[in-house]
Amino acid sequence: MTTSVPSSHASISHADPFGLDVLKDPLPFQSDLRAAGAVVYLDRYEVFAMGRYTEVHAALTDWQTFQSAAGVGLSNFRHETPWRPPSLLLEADPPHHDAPRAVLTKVLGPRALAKLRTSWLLDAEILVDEVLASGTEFDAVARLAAAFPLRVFPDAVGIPESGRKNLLPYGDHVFNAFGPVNSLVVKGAPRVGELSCWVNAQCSREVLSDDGFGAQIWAAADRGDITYEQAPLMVRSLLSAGVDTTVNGLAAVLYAFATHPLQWARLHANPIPLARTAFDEAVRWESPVQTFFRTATRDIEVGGTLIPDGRKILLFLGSANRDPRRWENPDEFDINRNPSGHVGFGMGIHQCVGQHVARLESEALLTALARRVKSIELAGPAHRHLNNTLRSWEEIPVKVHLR
Ligand code: OVV
Repeated sequence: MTTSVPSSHASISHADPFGLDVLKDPLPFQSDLRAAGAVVYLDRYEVFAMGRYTEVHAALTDWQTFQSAAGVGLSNFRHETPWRPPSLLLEADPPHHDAPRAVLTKVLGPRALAKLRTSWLLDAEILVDEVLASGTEFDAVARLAAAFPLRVFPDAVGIPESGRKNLLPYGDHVFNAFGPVNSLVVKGAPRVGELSCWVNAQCSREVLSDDGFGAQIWAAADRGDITYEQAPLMVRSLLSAGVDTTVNGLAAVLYAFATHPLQWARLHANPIPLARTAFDEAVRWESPVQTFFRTATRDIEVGGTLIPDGRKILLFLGSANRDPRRWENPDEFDINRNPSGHVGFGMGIHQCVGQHVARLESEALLTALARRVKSIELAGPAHRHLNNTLRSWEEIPVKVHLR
């Protein structure tokens, strides 16, 4: 797979991490990547890549050297116009990043979520009741992993009912667009205008309810914590990053349990506190967000390889989360391990600001399921949905046995 570049001492890989075959099963590629070195040059895209935990973690933490402001996708905002106005959070660095980040940290923080907790636990019970009342064989993606976030999150943001079916396709495109313009991006392109138009319309103050996350973002503008120009773009961040991620995080944990009966037995016996660890272990194991790019702000040497100023670096969160240098039996889904330190939510100043929302959704759904379901197994082959950034599912047929 690799040869060496004498000038920068980087191994070269001709592989395509965004090829459909690799996206379908990225583990062999990631294992080759880690074996090839701390830093590997992907000549097909003329970018550097890191797949080992230590270096991925270090790069995520060093935002001064590995900037986000030039874009966290393959496209470099210094040379190419982004497909939409950049995110004020994801695609910004300090000092610009600070105020939007502080506002969302508060809006999505543990205190704010404590207010939603009771109703989300109840919503999960109701959803699980509905699903189980209709039978014990069903698609865990459509009926649970997608249904639950779509039931609670748009209401929490405060957007109207109409058009919510646009949320998943919009997010699918956002996450495809971090990669190269391959067949996945081309397939999504015809709807981008229409979907963006709908999403942007949901960000204005007039359409948002007066008590949701969206309203709280606008209230932060009233206080002068952010500007009125920033508010709608921050609502857009919630709608971009808050749906497909949690849907695939929940799909990941449901697939993990459907294929690991002993782990479900443990959860079933002890849902609190295991439901919360189980979700983080699933985020480590599956890494719903597989990759993000950074851009070098100076010449930097990593593991004997020179990364020149201005070059893109592809960080493999999913590979770092399966690095045997960091994790014992990394390919095992084990809810008794301590998954903390995983980089599935990123690390450092850009670490997922919505992670408490994701964890609460998962805790609600898993505890509701664990209360009624004694065992869960696959009822047929599960099918992936391919995305340039997300490790995603199309369908996970399951059969459950009630207690
Ligand atoms: C983490 C993330 C993913 C996608 C979009 C955004 C953030 C955003 O801020 O728009």
